[in-house]
Amino acid sequence: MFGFGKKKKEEENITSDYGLLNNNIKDIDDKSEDYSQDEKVIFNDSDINESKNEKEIIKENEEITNEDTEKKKGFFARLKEGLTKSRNSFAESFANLFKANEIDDDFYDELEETLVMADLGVETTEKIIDDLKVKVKEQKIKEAEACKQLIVNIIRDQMSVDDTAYDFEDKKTVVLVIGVNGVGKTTSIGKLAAQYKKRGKKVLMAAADTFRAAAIDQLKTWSNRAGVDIIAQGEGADPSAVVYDAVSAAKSRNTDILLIDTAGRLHNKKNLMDELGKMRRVISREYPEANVESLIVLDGTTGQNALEQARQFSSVTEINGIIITKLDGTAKGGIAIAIQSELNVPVKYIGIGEQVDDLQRFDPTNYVNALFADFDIKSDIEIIVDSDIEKIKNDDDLFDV
Ligand SMILES: Nc1nc2c(ncn2[C@@H]2O[C@H](COP(=O)(O)OP(=O)(O)OP(=O)(O)O)[C@@H](O)[C@H]2O)c(=O)[nH]1
Ligand SMILES: [Mg+2]
Repeated sequence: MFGFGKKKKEEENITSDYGLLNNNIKDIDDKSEDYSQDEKVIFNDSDINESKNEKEIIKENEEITNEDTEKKKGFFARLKEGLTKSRNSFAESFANLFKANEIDDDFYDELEETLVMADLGVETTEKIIDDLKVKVKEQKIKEAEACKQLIVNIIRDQMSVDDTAYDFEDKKTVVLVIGVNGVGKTTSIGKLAAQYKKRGKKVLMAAADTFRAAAIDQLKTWSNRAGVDIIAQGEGADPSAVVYDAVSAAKSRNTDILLIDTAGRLHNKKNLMDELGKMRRVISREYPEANVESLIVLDGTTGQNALEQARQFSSVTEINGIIITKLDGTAKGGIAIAIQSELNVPVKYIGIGEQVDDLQRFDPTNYVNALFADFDIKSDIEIIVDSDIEKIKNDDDLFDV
């Protein structure tokens, strides 16, 4: 059996010895086939909220909300800055498109080239152009200039995120974070854990990437930074056994969100996929009442490769959402549009750096604004929703007005 009560006692003792912010490690080396015998549990201070009264938590959450509003502005400006790296050429080609007066085959060819170059991919580009052609015909548009607005709107519509996309954050959820190596899985888990915890959620991490000891250590570092507990075993342990332990702990502790880090080795695709399947089976067998949210992390700088990775993973496992990282790098930005359009899976978070706050929910309107901000189309662009106007007005960095 899991023996949680006993461990909780041990945890309390260790906690009092080393202080709340230390990771407290308890190893049990029995590695039998029965996962329930196979534990290594690391406790942290995620229960800190339990000692606070409700008023304190509400006040703290209000402060966090204010802080988040401040950060959002910063995030938006930084997203724009990140996309600028790729936007120079995209901006130039996009602006040049409208120098043509007429909408003819050359115009459509150039538009196609511009969008493909911005990482939208052939399929999405074709969809956008087909859509544009229909609208041009319907609205009897003759001049290229009048297409700007239509193109921006079509692109934004490709990225719409369903209202229910983030419902999982308020349910008992196991978040399975998948993706090839180096894309930012562990880092994104760290950032999400910190943010969920700030919002008063009880969060737990599981180090199911047991391929390298360094991967476990990296997640431990993030667990310390985020102030949440982590369940781990040693290097080479069966990832499903780690998941079993983590699920048991999540149930016993009434955890809201359990974040599972997984390995991302490409050279071992079949094993990797089998491993994922096994982890999912353990979760559904041991924790049927939990919602499972499977998020794939993609490196935005890898362009069409990222799309291919998402395709491959989605062919073997269900994917509920996408995290695109490294949009502060050389990413061209179009990949966020292509992925949603081609796979019909929403981008839920985007990452623009290595700090805790550098990961946020994906907002299509903000994204399109960031991508197109310097295109001098603000006079005819009608895509800013009312609630965003104040926020955007205050962000000097957004439009040069
Ligand atoms: N600039 C930037 N770097 C990022 C971002 N997200 C992650 N990184 C960096 O990318 C590198 C890889 O991130 P990890 O989180 O270790 O990636 P992983 O997918 O867990 O990698 P494996 O465990 O090897 O499969 C680290 O140096 C991160 O700091 C981002 O949004 N922007
Ligand atoms: Mg990792």
